Amino acid sequence: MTEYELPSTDLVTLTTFVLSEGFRLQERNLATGELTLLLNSLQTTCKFIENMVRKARLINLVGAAGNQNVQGEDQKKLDVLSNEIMVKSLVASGQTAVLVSEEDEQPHIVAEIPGASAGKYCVVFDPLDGSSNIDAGVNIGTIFGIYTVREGSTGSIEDVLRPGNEMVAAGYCMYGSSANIVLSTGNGVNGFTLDNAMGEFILTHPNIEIPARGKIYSINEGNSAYYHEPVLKYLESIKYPEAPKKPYSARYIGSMVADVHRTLLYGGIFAYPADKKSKNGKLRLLYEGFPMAYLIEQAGGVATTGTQRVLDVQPQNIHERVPVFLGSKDDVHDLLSFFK
Ligand code: AMP
Ligand code: P6P
Repeated sequence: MTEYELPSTDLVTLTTFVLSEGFRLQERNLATGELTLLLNSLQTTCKFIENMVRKARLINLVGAAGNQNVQGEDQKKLDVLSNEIMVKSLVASGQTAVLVSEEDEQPHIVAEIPGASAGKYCVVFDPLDGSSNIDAGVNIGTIFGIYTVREGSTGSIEDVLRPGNEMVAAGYCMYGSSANIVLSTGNGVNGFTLDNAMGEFILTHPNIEIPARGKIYSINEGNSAYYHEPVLKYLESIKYPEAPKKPYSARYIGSMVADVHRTLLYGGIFAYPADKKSKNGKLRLLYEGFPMAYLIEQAGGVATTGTQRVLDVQPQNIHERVPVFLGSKDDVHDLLSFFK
């Protein structure tokens, strides 16, 4: 008989994990259950997108949709579908007031949507990050961050033009060899793996803590010609270290969710710096920089723009970009020493 080792001693599903935390708080009158409903709606959305991604090639869902998004990037069919799924399900949850999507120029103000009932949460998200990899079957993912609306607000763009340090939760779902949800609600980071047969995400990575130092650096060195001096000097220090230190290994997938997930589990540093070509780098602040910085910090790591903590940046517009260096605290501190 083949041995089947349970993934964890107590076989906790994401649904149970979120419900029990919510129940614990509700018992103490510290919660109403609204965030629990929102998180479970997000979970269902990720399962739906995972199902689409898994069979995209088989149902001709890959390839260009024939139009461009607000970023001026060619939208893939899966981008469009994932965005529609996400917006519809978050509105239907009845728990959201404002939605910001990488794919939509304007925020969705739920109170202005006919027939929709608004809630108290604002969700900023990239429905399918890494879309340039979709056609090659490489890992892609959904990234989200959650704010509570400001006191007395029924939902406006001002509710999402706030630093990431005001978020109450953040997470991502990576669609790869397995589907993994990594989530934090402000008390550490937990990872869940989808058991397709059960249709449940199972707790497989409780209390993720990023190693203090890693051996991997993750950056698109094709942009080296444009890098500023501090970045070039840092890269030189880890590629040609003084003996007895060993050079770091390079790993770059070009899909933020996959590169950050590996950095979170193995340690090291991921970077998309500002350079002479792009003064704020490429990654978007609200729905890439903030959620990933939130998770990395909650796991004991560091996330900086090179001059300030990513989570402290005050957004000026919902699609602005931000330079990102994130990962193991010792590695990011080494990098920062070249910025001084
Ligand atoms: P609620 O009134 O249910 O929207 O929750 C109020 C606050 O309690 C949320 O903004 C969270 O900070 C926390 N909270 C509520 N439910 C949960 C949960 N299931 N897991 C973690 N934190 C929660
Ligand atoms: P480059 C994907 O398009 C993305 O937004 C992130 O997922 C990824 O980290 C980055 O762009 C890759 O950009 O310029 O290295 O291809």
